[in-house]
Amino acid sequence: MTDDHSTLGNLELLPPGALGMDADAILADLTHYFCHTLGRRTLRFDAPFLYQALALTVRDRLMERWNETNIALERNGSRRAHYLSLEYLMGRLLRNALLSIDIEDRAACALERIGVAMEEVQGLEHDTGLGNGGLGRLAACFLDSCATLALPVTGYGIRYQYGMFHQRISDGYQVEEPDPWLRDVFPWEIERIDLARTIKYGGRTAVHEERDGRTRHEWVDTHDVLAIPYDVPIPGYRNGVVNTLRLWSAAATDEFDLEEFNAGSYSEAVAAKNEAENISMVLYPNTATESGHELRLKQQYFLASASLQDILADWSRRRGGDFSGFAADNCFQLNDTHPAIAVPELMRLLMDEHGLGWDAAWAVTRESMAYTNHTLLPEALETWPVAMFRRLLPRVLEIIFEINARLLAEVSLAWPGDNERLARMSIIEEGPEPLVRMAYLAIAGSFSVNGVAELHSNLLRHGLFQDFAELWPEKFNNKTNGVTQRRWLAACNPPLSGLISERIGPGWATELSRLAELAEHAGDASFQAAWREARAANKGRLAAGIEQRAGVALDPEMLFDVQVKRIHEYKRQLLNVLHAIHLYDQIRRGDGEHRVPRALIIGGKAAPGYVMAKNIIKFINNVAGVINSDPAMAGRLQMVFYPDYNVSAMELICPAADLSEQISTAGKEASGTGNMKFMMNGAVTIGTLDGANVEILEAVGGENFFLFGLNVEEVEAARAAYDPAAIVAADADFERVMQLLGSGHFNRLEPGVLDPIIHAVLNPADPWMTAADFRSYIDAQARVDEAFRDAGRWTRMSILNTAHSGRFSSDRTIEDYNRDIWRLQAVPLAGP
Ligand code: 26V
Repeated sequence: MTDDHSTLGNLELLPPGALGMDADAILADLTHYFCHTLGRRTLRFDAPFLYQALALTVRDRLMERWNETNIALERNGSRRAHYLSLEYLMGRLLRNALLSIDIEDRAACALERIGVAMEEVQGLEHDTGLGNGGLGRLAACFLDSCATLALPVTGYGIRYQYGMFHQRISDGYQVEEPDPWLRDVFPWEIERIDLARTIKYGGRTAVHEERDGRTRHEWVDTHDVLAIPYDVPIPGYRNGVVNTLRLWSAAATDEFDLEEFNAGSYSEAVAAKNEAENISMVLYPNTATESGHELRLKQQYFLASASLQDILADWSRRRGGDFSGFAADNCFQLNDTHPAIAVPELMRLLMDEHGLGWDAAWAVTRESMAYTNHTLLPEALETWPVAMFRRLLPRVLEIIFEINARLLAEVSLAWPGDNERLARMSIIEEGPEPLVRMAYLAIAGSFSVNGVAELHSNLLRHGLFQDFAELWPEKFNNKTNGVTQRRWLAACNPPLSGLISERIGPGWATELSRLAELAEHAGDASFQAAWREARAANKGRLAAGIEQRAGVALDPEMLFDVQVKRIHEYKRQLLNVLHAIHLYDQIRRGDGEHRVPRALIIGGKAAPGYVMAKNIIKFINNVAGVINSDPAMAGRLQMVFYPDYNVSAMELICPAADLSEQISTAGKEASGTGNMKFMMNGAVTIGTLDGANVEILEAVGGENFFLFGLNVEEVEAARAAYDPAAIVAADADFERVMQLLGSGHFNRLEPGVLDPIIHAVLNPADPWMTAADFRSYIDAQARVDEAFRDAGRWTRMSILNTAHSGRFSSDRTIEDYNRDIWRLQAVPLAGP
């Protein structure tokens, strides 16, 4: 045996293809795991363990390919990319794995022999919810695309003990419950204790003069924490590739401190262990109220330091101590500023641990780091108190100061005497409590800075990061988001994907632009009928799911009008509810004969500390309650709040939506990705000119998209003289809506609970300008009705939306990243 981590020396231990892929072999392994590993005997009582047994059976089959991939990487993969992200919203993994290695039918057959349905077993898996929303799900889609494109990309993240909270609705209010997802065993991960790293916190810095005259910085008296990696396989689609998602878990460096234990302080010894483990205990929700927490900064450093140490150690093992070629062979993609502390940490490791000088280390850093921005909201831009940094990461702070000094020198050179600009661009924001601006740190330390949709990237260049774009125009670029069609069409929508493949073949699963071939069938009556039938099946399935979860029986014949996403004021769920009240009012007054019957579905979680978002959930539930219990609404209008919205919920929801609500205030939604999932599945969008909506509209054409609202420039121009009360007064429909609201119609026994909502709509300083878009939105919704009433016209629109969604595959996005930023060679394998 060699001490080398590669599998090369042990190749013969795991010959590829050792495990059978037929139903017999699968059943044999399944029963082995069920009985011998999990210790179960009867299906009647132990059915939940079938999921685990099948997962282990499938994991074994991935393992062979995982080894093959790693061997191929050792042999020919030179340049690699490392995706650093605090969030990965993976959802369920079993089905994705089965489809990737193409054994779903045979596994189903194996289960059938013991009288169990595949769907039932798949239903036993809980979502892996290590993320908040779009940013985390994007990371998961990217991993899928990287593996499918055979690109050598590793994901690095944190193995939180508690992921995204579960949402329960009680009296219309959100109640948060913990997500102890590791409790029922996560069968996909492999612990790699052999690759554990030590992470330093606290202590102080010391400077030594070396014999050669160079100064050497040391970081001493630290409190150390162990980072233990757990690897999760990321299978490519039917290409034999299995990439890696490496998640770090925190542990005490010593199980417990023997000295303290002997001195009788058992509880203190255990407390130290708990404090270490706290670092990876829980995923932070993204709200302003949660920012500035010391533990969050510890998490960020934990991920950055562990991942960089891992990558540098692997480099040293393969290449020795020469880092001159490192940047040519390695690229780090920073998923927002959350892992941006990797910039000074890479500097620290290269200088303090590997002996490089500043210039050499800076060249390596600046040529290997790339930063993606995911939000323009100023309150979402991360800053950390300098004082906290000094206490927690003193050596890292020294390096940040030095990076800043050199940045400011460069700025002075470019704009001599422009002190305002210096203050604007400084990584340190001066004030009573000086702050580290993480976005500026990321920009200074990266060779690439990208936004996630054309509009968003332009707003970065000409707004938020304008000074930096003037200094380094070559760094700034756009990478429009995408989603993986394997999960978001093939897996989640069997009726429609079957129909599509029947018509144009199955190639779209790896080449989404092929969907364009559907366009020529958009007017074909028999294809339209089949399209409607597939979508009707999905709507029936969703209606059943909603009845089970929320107790509301939706009529699948109705127009399914859907808005699911995190609850945020800028996403304007409020506007949606104002429209619901308008419809309700119209129908009540007997003026709704011309309206198409609608079922409004809204879902999403509010960050636990975001009071207004929680008010909005209460508002939605109250309005839904009144609508659903009014006999006059029967057959005309229904409304439901979908509880505990997550990845699996979206898999059920997006194939069944007729109308996709993408109604954020223009300039606020960086991209959106739900908009792409809906479009791919044949929903038509009602939306503003925001984020990727702009590109969706461009792809599908104005006649297949319901556009409304102010654009970015108009929003900014309207702000100064914004007078919502006057807008309401000038619009009879809006007035009636506000009157109903003000009369307490939706909060009969709960006086005052909707006051914050009313104030928000009528607030002249409302940053989201909800009232400004009311009329335009209501009118666009009327156009939706008109189009939906003509089934032929609507089906054509639906088909064309799917047909033109090719650009929104994450395969295209990853090809863009690879062409412009990563520049990796694919490492193809033989395939299945
Ligand atoms: C938003 C907010 C808003 C309130 C204050 C605190 C806070 C903190 C963080 C965030 C958003 C974090 C970044 C994020 O998740 N961005 C989302 O990234 C998606 C993938 O690029 C993109 O599609 C969404 O438009 C964008 O919101």
